[in-house]
Amino acid sequence: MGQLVDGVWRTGWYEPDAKGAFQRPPTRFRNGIDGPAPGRYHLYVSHACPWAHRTVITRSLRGLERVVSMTVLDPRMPDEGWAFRAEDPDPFGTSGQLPGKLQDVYRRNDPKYTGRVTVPVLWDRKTATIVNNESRDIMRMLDLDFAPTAEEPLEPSLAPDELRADVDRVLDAIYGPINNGVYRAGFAHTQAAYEAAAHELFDALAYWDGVLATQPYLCGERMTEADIALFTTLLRFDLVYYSHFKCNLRRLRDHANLWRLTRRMYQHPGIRPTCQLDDIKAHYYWSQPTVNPTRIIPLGPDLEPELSAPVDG
Ligand SMILES: N[C@@H](CCC(=O)N[C@@H](CS)C(=O)NCC(=O)O)C(=O)O
Repeated sequence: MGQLVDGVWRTGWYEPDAKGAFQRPPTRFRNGIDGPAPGRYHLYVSHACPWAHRTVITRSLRGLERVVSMTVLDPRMPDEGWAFRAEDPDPFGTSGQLPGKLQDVYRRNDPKYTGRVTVPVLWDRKTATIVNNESRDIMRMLDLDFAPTAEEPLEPSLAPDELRADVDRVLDAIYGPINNGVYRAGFAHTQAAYEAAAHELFDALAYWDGVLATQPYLCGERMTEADIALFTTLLRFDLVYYSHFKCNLRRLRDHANLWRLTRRMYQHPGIRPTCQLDDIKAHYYWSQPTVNPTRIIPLGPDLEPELSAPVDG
């Protein structure tokens, strides 16, 4: 873990605020695409990362696998940040330096870049620049801007006009207490910061579990970006966050309606292949030695059979 400063790598953990709370640095690249040309744009992702997973699911559901190419990084993130796997090297890297590191991609965009080196990254082959590294923006671009070039989408728009305001409202509402909340609990540096984050998280889970008692998805009858954004956190909950991030007041499986949503989405033919449970566990337990200094990856829980069990209703 670390970041680039004037293009030079500096190893280091996130700096907490004065009260010991985790602060997520603001996203640096928020541009849009210059038309949905097939083959022009490329995604860098990790199957372990919940933010990147949002974009992988959207790409799959919206029929963009041959329109937007993709490289999957190694789930184990060493001190120098995300690294490419030998079998899937950086397609635009310099031959001598392959398979390469994600910091090389950020430096290729700006040799003097200062900031964190995160996934997902949407890369523009034509201009050799980073378009955007914010999962929420990339989900929306994949859903709407690339739609004219999609091939046999498995789902219609995940932020249709009539639901868009509601989708944005739910995305805003779940981000602080849930998506970022698990990190605020896990990366807290003080007891008070941890407890505040954990209480907020479980209050929010209870609230959305209640919403799902009367409707199948967060915005009503159909799956939207909001469900995808929540799903990628929920999938990691009992697997990692419950123990590694100390989010253990209740298990996700104790929230009947959230658990049903998780299983329903996990079993979707366009989502199931994007869920790599072993990568998820390996990433968190191995890559965050401040939280888990031995880097031992626990054997359990064996969630796959429960995730795959038939969903009633
Ligand atoms: N706001 C970003 C957050 C992305 C993010 O924090 N990704 C994590 C992986 S789960 C990362 O790459 N962390 C490396 C680091 O911060 O050094 C988004 O939603 O896309």
